[in-house]
Amino acid sequence: MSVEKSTKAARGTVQCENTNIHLLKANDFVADSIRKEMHRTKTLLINITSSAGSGKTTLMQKTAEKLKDKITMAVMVGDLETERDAERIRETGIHALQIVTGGICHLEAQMVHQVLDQFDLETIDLLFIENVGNLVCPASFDLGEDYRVTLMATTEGDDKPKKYPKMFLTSDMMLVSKADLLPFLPFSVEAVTKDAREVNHELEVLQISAVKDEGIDEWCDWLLQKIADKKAL
Ligand SMILES: Nc1nc2c(ncn2[C@@H]2O[C@H](COP(=O)(O)OP(=O)(O)O)[C@@H](O)[C@H]2O)c(=O)[nH]1
Ligand SMILES: [Mg+2]
Repeated sequence: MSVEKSTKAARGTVQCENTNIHLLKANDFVADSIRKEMHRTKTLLINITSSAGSGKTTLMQKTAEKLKDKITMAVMVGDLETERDAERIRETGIHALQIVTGGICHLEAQMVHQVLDQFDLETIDLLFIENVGNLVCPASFDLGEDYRVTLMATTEGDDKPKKYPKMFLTSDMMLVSKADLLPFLPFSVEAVTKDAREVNHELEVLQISAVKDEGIDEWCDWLLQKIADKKAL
């Protein structure tokens, strides 16, 4: 099913192409049916991606605290093992479900589809998928989301968009997270934004700090606007 081929791209560099065509076609078919279901129930579906430790779960907690009295929100969260993230999110009082992938480095549409009946979609305005933490595999799998949002933490270094272009190319928004650490790190928001926009010139960029509550109100306003747009469809 998976065919790996390598071609010489430049001196000293080997370019690998991974063509999981059948797997991705099957995934896209299921993603389309998720998208149709979300259209029917008018539920905004957001796929949150990033490296491990960039602050996805913390952002889910913070977003739940800010929005749970205004809208109905739920989260499904993928990890290789443990239910720790779902437990953290549940502490805020919202419904969260853990998908344990058992070693698979990304969520696939079929995994999301299988657990959809555990969410009362008719009543949910906003459903987040916190994807498995890495900037590689999750980029290739459409989960039927309305928007893909990628966190880029200041602790990761500002050179990632050009190293992992597919993730930034397929994202709608880049959240520069852990902005409170900027004074202590050699990280340029300007440089990371420039690189990311050279990959995807339509990418929206917002700087946030979950611990200092910076940019979180703007993030929540963006979400509320997208929820309203979806309901108006
Ligand atoms: N300084 C700082 N640390 C953060 C922020 N957001 C998350 N963290 C910390 O980063 C670590 C990883 O966060 P987590 O939400 O588990 O990341 P995930 O693996 O992407 O879900 C935890 O120790 C968090 O407390 C932030 O805005 N600023
Ligand atoms: Mg997490």
